Amino acid sequence: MTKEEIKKELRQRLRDTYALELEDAGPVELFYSLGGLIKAISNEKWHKTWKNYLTEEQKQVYYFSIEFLPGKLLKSNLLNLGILNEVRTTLADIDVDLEELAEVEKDMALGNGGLGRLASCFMDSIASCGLPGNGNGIRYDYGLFKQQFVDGYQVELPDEWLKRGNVWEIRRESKACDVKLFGNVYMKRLANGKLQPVAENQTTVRAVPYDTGMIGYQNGIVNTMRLWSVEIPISEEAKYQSLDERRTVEDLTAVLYPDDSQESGRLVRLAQEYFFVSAGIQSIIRYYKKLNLPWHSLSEKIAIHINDTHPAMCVPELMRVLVDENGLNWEFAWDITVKVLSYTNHTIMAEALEKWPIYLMKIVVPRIYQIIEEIDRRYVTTLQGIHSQDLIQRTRPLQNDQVYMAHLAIIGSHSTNGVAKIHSDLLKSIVLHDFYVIYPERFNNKTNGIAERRWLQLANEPLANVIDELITDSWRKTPQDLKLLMNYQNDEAALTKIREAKLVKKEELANYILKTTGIEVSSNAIFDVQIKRLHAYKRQLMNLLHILKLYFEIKDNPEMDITPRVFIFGAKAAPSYTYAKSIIKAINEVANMVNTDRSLQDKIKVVFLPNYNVSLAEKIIPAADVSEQISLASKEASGTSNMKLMLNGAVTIATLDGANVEIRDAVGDDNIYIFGLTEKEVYDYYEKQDYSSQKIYDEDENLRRILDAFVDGTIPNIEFEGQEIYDALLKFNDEYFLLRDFHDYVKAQEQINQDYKDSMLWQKKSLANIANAGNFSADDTVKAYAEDIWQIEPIFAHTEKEGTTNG
Ligand code: GPV
Repeated sequence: MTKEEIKKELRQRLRDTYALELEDAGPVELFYSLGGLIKAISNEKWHKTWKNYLTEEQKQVYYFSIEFLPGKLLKSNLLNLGILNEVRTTLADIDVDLEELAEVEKDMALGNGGLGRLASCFMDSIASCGLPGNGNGIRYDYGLFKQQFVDGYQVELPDEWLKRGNVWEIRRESKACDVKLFGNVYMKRLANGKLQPVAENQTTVRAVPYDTGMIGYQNGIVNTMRLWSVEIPISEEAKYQSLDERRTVEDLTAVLYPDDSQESGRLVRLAQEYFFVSAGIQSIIRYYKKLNLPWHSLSEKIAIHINDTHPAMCVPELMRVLVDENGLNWEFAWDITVKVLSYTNHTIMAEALEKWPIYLMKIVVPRIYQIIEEIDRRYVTTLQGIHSQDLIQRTRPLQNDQVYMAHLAIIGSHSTNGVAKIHSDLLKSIVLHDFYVIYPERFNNKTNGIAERRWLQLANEPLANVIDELITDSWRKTPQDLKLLMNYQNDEAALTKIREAKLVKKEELANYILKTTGIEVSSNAIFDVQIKRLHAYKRQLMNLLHILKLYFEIKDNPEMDITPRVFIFGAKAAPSYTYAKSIIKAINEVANMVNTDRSLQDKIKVVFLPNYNVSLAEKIIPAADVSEQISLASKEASGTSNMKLMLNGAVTIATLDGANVEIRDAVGDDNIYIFGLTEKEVYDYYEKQDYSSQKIYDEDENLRRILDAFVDGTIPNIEFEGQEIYDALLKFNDEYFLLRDFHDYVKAQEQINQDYKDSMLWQKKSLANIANAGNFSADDTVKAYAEDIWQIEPIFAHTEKEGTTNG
């Protein structure tokens, strides 16, 4: 598209929708007009892509996820359509800053953290690799809460992201499905002797899909992310006499549950899970029936992926649709179901492994519960004589009056994968070992990845431009080409350019920090970043203990030789997670204490940026020097911010947990700071049960002073929170071994303090991280899923060449 064409289109749209001339339009009108233009361009490709899948009858994957976290889409869509530069310069001609327009868009925050963001990186990569794949999820009216700090406490405000409408979505009323919940189901014997389920008093709700085009990177492909929203069917309107009664139905897709790696156990959450599973499965089967193929070919045309256990009811729902609605016999339907479904596990944390009370299942999804009972019964009978009674009992879906959702997902699918090597190994050896004994061939690893388009090309243009200069722009299509940067390891000029690019982003972040918090930070300081959900196992508290250590040292010795450091945090806590909230309060109080103490001479600063989300991540990550990945070994399934930070040249300080292990392997020991217990040592402690945090406290004077600061008034205004933290670390024996790892952590931090002073040494480490980040491209991850698990192939029959490669 030429500049003139873009201008003409914008002019027309502004007139038609707002009765405005280009020159008089504000950012909001311009944003919506530009969004409309993008949609018009991509809709044509979307339609073509869809027609192509249909005529080629290509096998497609449906990625079922209760969370998607796309963030903002304006710049990403422009980049992927190959018109980012043209649009930017066209707008500049009329004195409009594209960045200002981009700020108008609300983050689409229909997820909590890593799990939802992974789903969105996958959507970008699936389209960009030309793979036929679609998302299936929930269109929450309110996304993840907005976080504010009031007196250092987290306050949660509703996220009204739909207030001004959502330009990207298309409501497809004609594709709506009915979903049935509640009521009673009994089995009726038919004349032919067969049993048939009969439902009474069910509640029927309407699932209306809103589709968003997932635009591939300059390849003409546009896939679909389908999010379902609940409505009251017109035929049922009369049943709802009051607004209150209507609201109980409308509440179904009102809010995203704000728990990260923690189950909520609420009835509405269970109904949400069934709602998007049932609507998704019904629409897939409706599509398949249009193809007029025999049922046994279903697994040749359709793959369905279960992203964590939240969509695990795919197993009984697909069985229900095949058996109850289409008359297939159980064995045949089961064979198809197992072939079609696959499952990813994202955690080993017991509290995140979903178990639903049977009584709740019976209330919310009575027929589904019956089918689960039958799955359980047949599971037990089939394994009789093959495996021990104990093993069978331990692996059943039904135990202790609960439905074990992970068991259901594993038994009802042909593939179970973890999200990093160490995590997948732990699944096999410990967490899901029983299932590994029964189904060894079902287990595999797919290390997570990230969409480098968003996390480097869009978020960090200064660095992206330097990389182009050094190695040409082939890495933009093939992230593995970043490896070519290794040729510049000893090239001072190149290293300096990369450092200067980092400085640009640090200055931008420093300005943002000043504007939003009033805290002044120097871009010459080390920017030390920990960004992720607030969780005890992620050990933000250990980071804080280190900050307190430095604080006391500088107080004792004001002339101490230390590279100035800014500790930057971004983290939301689940509203019900009081311990995590106490840690937020403590970090904020320490920040206040440190930042206002002139005697520290700006040697350390602490910044807790509120409302961490995708857009804030895009500001913080390019500016980071140090990446904190300090979870207790074995607890972080993978992590993905670790990958985004390395891609942007941050050097990692890490435990050997999750994907950190593979990052270490990729960059080598010299380019990462590894410390702390290994996963094996952690499990040894569990076995021997001989850990004593009290002992460490008693023997370490410095640590005593740090911990006492939480309860002796040193850190102000945390009477309650300080005691809670102190008790967790001492009275309750420090569940995540912070005190055990602290000493080692401090040593690694001291090494960073030393190394950073030698700027070429540091830049070399930084370079090695950028160069090897191509190993963690989500493009490769989804290709591996496509080949090993989904058995789908890329389609490029209708591709067209567009734009320039750097958009
Ligand atoms: I389970 N994860 C998450 O964000 N929410 C959840 O409910 C569950 C897992 C995360 C893991 O904690 C990360 O280690 C991982 O990188 C991410 O999922 C994506 O796999």
